[in-house]
Amino acid sequence: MERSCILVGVPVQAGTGRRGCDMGPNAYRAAGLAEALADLGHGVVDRGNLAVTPSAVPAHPNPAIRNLAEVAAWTRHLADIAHAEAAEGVPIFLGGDHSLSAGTMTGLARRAREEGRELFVLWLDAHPDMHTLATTTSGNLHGVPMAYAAGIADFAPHLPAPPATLEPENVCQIGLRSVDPAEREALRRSGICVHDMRDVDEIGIAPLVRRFVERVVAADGIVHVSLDVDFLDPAIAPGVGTTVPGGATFREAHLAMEMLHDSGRVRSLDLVELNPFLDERGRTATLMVDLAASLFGRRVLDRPTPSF
Ligand code: 5AB
Ligand code: MN
Ligand code: MN
Ligand code: MN
Repeated sequence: MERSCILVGVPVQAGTGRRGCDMGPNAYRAAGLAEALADLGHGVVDRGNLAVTPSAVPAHPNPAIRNLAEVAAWTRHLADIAHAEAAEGVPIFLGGDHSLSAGTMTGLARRAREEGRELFVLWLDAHPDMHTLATTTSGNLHGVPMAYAAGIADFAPHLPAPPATLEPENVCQIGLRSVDPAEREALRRSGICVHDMRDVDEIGIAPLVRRFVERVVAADGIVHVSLDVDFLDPAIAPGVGTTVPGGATFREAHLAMEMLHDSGRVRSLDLVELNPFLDERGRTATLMVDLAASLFGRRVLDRPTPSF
């Protein structure tokens, strides 16, 4: 039997400098995410919204860092939740800011390792989120989850030790167009596969996604997709705190989702950084729901895509 989609609301906004991301999970519900997935024939379970109670963590010498205790609590809790839900179905984490992916990706990595599967991550974002606690200058911890999950730097004892980390070679980032100097250096050393918007312009999104899927298939791996709203061009997705011009178009984003669906390898999804307070009449929430629908099988014609 096919696995059900499990909606997990993660109303965290401690990782950003702006308020409003905590309304994200309910905006996805209002935009009809559960109904869209059910219409495609999937079972859907909604676990409601999670909550955490932060406890004190050792202070970090970087004075810019904000809300460390709260992000630490979310990271610990989400690693457990992601690990558990990945055994039950296809978890879809409704953010909330991108700091949540520190928890989800490390919990999913632990589950995959226990099942003897290789976990791949497709990271769709304007930013690599490769800061460490030492290098972040904004202090906003939605800028660190990839470094944390890839085991790039030692975040303990300030953030919990990751239960498992990703293989950097199994991570592919697409859509980059805002990379801080320290992140550029960290990316270069990491071995993570990175594609900036120039690659999307020059090569096209289809060959980039195809090459990623080929690597997954060659390793008989499974895929986690982490979709940051700011991957999309702000003209079509204004409901986010960190808009960067020159993002993915409506069709580029849908095509990536459609190709990922056809791979049959996607096992989990983060929908992050939606800020309904900044949205225009729900259009960004609706677009994100439509992209999730493409990822889970919505197509224009009822036939397999022909190959040429
Ligand atoms: B997002 C920036 N690199 O560290 C920083 O939206 C932006 O989850 C981080 O990708 C953006 O504050 C984090 C300038
Ligand atoms: Mn991000
Ligand atoms: Mn981003
Ligand atoms: Mn953002």
